Amino acid sequence: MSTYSSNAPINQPGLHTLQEILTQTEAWRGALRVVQEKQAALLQLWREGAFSDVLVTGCGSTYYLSLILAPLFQSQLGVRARALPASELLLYPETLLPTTGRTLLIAVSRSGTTSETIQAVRVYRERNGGPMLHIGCYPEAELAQIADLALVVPEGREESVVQTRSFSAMLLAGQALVATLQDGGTLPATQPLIERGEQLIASYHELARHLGHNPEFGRFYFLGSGLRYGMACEVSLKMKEMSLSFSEPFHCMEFRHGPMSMVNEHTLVVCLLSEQAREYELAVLRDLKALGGHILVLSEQKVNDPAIDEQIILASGLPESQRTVFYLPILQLLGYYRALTNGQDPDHPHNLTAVVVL
Ligand code: F1P
Repeated sequence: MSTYSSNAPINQPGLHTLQEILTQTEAWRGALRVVQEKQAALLQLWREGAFSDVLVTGCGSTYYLSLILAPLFQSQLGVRARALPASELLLYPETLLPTTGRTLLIAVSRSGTTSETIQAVRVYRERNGGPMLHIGCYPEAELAQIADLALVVPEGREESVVQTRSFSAMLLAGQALVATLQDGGTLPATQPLIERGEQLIASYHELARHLGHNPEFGRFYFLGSGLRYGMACEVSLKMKEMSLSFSEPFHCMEFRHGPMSMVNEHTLVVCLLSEQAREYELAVLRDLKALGGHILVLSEQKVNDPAIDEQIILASGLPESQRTVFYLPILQLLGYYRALTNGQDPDHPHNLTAVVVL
């Protein structure tokens, strides 16, 4: 059951983007199906590769997705893993490519046609010669065609320029890939994952609309550490791309070292709270609250702390390494409603194209 009944008037701007945010759980099913179908080939590539290094690359949203996947590979599979902007791998390979060992490159791209990512793959192959695994949404695209193995999730395809449903589908495919390669790793059960996603959208859609429409907020900070830093970057990008608002991502503790000076009563601080470093992160939020910041926290369980103004409780029942997709729908909706407040059309974002072809 998609929860698309947002009662949005038919002439409301950005209906494609809204539709794709509200129906993204359907693409989650596709992502898990694709990984299940390719399990044998993935295990063969991994076992035969005996990789010492994993590089994950992309551009824009898919670079931020790489910032989530690389720490997942390292923390769950114990292999050295790094996320790289494709342009850096293309232009400065000598500063990034491992000089010893065996490397696997994961090239993430919604379109599969972004020039920087295609050219970075070419440089990697010329200089390193290792295999390339592609995660994307278009089977006919160049990256899918030149990949040694491709995880393509057609259900992630979307009309809107900004990545919403495609991002969460590709992220889930990447997470499921890591779970597949883990000894005894199990994929999250599809139906409970989708049901929880739909419940979260139904429960917090109104909160996203309320905060998105609040004219008091003039700047947005998204705080996330560990696996959540890449996610903080992505949801901050959504706020920028859709609403043209002042928005920045930071590691939680890093925010104190200077950027905190920007916080005032017109600031919405969104924190992706961890279990591992909770007390440190809450201490940061108390400092920001004291400066007048409005604090929204996303956490697995309810947290009672005077610094918190609003809370989104994920209650996923999943380990931290498998619950990252749940951060996306409501924070994408926050960017969507902020765009409407700023008179922007999320379906036709300012100065942005769906693919950068050089
Ligand atoms: C990457 C990307 C998007 C960005 C914009 C331009 O595309 O940078 O992240 O939002 O749409 O393209 P892709 O390589 O993932 O298709």
